Amino acid sequence: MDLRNRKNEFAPRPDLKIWLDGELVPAGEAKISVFDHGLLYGDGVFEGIRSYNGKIFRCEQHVRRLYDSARAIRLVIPMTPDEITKAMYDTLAGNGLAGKDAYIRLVVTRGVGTLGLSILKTACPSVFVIADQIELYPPALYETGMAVITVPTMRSHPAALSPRIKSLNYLNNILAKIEGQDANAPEAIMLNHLGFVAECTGDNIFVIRDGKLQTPPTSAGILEGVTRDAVIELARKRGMTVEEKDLVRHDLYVVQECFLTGTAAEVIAVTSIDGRPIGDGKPGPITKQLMSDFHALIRAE
Ligand code: PXG
Repeated sequence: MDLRNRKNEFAPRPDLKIWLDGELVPAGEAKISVFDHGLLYGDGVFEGIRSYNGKIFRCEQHVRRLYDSARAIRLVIPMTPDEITKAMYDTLAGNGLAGKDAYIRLVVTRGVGTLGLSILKTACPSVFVIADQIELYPPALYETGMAVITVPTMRSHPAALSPRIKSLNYLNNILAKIEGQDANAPEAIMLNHLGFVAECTGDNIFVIRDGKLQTPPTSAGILEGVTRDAVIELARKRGMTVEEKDLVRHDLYVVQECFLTGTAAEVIAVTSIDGRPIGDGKPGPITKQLMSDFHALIRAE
């Protein structure tokens, strides 16, 4: 097989400009070395961010989480938070996305090093920014809600690789995603090592029981989602009670409503879990209210 000349329908648009270590380069020229530890070991950190009307949503929170993730893995980002922010806006502008809605992938890799794990044998972390469109779930799913399942792959143990670190090593989530997709579920719920609900592969989870919002706490081993935070604020503004509490699978099965939050998904209703309908099997009123509040928020901020 001619490996070098295969057609890849998922290849990036050649006119896309990537911000790579200080300059905007065409996608075809935006290359990272095969010696980069980000590739060799998943050694690096990233953020998935949205811009609405050209403004980066909760920019400071995303940049802060990036630096926190980097600090946790002893990666020194060779830029200031302001420089990172400017690089993201420059990438939007360079791709004709100023003033528009877009999706930003911000990545810091450990950089080129020797063929060993040691971070002492790497010297130059690389930073790149991709700005493009991202697919939400199909629009119909936002009307009907979606069916999700819990999967056997458990969320990584916080003492092994903390889910609070948004690292380039996403295999834990990818394995769970495969299990979901094999069962025709677009998203999968992962439990932690204690059997408590943690989060989905790329989304946080909320349930509504007796009018109260419940969501797993940080201690359950989750990524502290920026969208999760925004939704908690919106709910409290409406006077709702939000409890961060450990939940088991049974708790999920008996709730009136359930929804997921994430940068890619925004807010989306879940209408069945492991084949059990949630509430009456349609997106619930509180979920719909929070979806609408979230849409208002992203246009207002
Ligand atoms: N949990 C995990 C494990 C995530 O990866 C979230 C929760 C939600 O966090 P935010 O801050 O986005 O509200 C994430 C975020 C994708 C994709 O393509 C996934 C994320 C981000 C960007 C894209 O599925 N995950």
